[in-house]
Amino acid sequence: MTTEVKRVFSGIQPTGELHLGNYVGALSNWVKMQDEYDETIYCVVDLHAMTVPYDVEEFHAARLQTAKLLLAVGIDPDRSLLYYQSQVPQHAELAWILGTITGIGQLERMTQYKEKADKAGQNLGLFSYPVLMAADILVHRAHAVPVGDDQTQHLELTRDLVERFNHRFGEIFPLPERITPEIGARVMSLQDPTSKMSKSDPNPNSRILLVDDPDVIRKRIKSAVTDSETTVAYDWDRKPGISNLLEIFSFFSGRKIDDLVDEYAEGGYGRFKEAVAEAVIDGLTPIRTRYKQLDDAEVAHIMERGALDARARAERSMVEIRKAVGLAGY
Ligand code: ATP
Ligand code: LTN
Repeated sequence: MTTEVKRVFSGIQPTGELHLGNYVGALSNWVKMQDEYDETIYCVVDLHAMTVPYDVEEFHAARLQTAKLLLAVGIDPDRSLLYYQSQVPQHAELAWILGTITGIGQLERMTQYKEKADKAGQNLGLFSYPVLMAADILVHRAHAVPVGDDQTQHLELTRDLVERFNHRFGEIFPLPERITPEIGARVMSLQDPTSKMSKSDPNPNSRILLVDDPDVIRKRIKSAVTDSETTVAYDWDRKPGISNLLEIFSFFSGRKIDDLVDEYAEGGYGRFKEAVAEAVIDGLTPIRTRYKQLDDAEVAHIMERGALDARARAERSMVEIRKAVGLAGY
């Protein structure tokens, strides 16, 4: 069932507001790939977000807010399919089928599961989270998956399931490729540059949100943890804080890291941080402006339309998949 059409799929959880790491590591590629691939399909993965404890009302609002942010960063509903995962039940159906060929040991090795289970407690949904993620990708028979570096292990599991499924039931799925940016695939916390910038970090100073005001951005970058030296250099072992800021600077300015190091090496950290902050502000201002202009009812309508289309496409795949595994007809 391989086809010539090159398809992209990716998903994002509606857990709180999106941050700079999400944008640099994943969303900027989502936007770019709209020009480079035949079809781009993007999903707010609300079923995944239910695997950790949540407040029902906040969760419901966060779904819409996430959809709105995706439109604000440049996902174009006329070119990309955008919808909520829970509105397309074929995702969950395929997850069940894939679960029957997934080894328990494989899931036990997932580092994200171990980390989240330590914090949020174990549950079956959290344990089988990577299987649902594989189903998201495979129900659309996607070829490319733009994600940050932290999703590498999950993508490997997906590829493994493709090989196992195709071997057992016939060539149904293409082998999906992980797409990460060269610079910024793992943006680190501004307060602890040895751990990744994350929505779930309790310290808000650790991250910059896509909708933060310029003053907040300046303050957060100014207070970013660096080191006790004074020279700006790109060296992740000795200077992780500065190296992280250099990557962010390079992403938003479009300039090479070497070039930035040449210019800022000796001017002190204060001057360097000011320049980083201004580059980030320039990059995020259009997103914040668009976000404010978007109308909730219009966004809800876009999501409804997306779900209709996505359901039809996913169902076409499922017809083939059910046939392959022996579930077609009566
Ligand atoms: P949390 O930060 O709470 O662990 P998350 O932001 O990783 O959640 P998602 O919102 O689902 O979870 O992530 C959306 C996308 O952003 C994924 O492709 C993920 O790899 C990417 N991403 C998340 N954090 C970073 C980061 N610090 N640097 C680069 N990419 C990131
Ligand atoms: N696991 C991802 C979110 C996610 C996803 C997907 C990404 C769910 N399904 C399918 C790409 C493709 C995360 O936590 N960032």
